[in-house]
Amino acid sequence: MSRGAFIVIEGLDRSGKTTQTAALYEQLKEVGKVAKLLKFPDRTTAIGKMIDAYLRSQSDLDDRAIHLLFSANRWELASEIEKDLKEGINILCDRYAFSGIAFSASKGLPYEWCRAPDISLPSPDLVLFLDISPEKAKERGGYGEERYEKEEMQKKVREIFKRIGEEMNVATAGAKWVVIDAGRDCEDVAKDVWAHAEGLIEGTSQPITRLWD
Ligand code: 2DT
Repeated sequence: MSRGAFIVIEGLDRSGKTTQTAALYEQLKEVGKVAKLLKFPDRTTAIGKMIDAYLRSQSDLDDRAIHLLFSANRWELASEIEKDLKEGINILCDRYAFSGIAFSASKGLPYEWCRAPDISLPSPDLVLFLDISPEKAKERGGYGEERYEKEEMQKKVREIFKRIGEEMNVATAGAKWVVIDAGRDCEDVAKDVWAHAEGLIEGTSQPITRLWD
């Protein structure tokens, strides 16, 4: 029995992550594949609303408390993700547990502590990491208004993402984490994204694994 593929797109601010996720979704639809688009944080749930208020600096929370809320926001949807995959639906997801670790660890929380609450979440089959240098990000108009959109933070986040990717590929003995140079034209980036995703969307019979189990 074939199941859907679970593809996560991670990336730095101004890397075009949301645009690329949407473009991949459209491409899947064009070739007649069923796909669902997810985005974390999902700001529509009760937990998501707390996260949204925090990101807009409308509320303050302890660093560990907000970290756990981000993780809980994923666990809220974990069984639905599994169910959809088993029904043959491909899932494209804009940010996942990797953002959780990268952003919280860059605030100074211990890396292993940050990873712990996301252990056992459904694992993506592929993570496409859209990488952009802080200089290029600046050229694209700098960062926005939200809490984490500052150059210093983004630099640290980039380093931690690098570590996560390296460890991931060692653990899975394969390129589950693919780095894509997102400092190029949108169309070139989209071509790379498609090249990596294409092989997966015919369906896979591999069982769904769990993150870091
Ligand atoms: P968007 O700009 O993509 O809406 O993200 N974040 C995200 C975390 O700190 N932890 C997480 O687990 C996730 C998923 C990254 C909003 C910000 O939230 C950060 C940027």
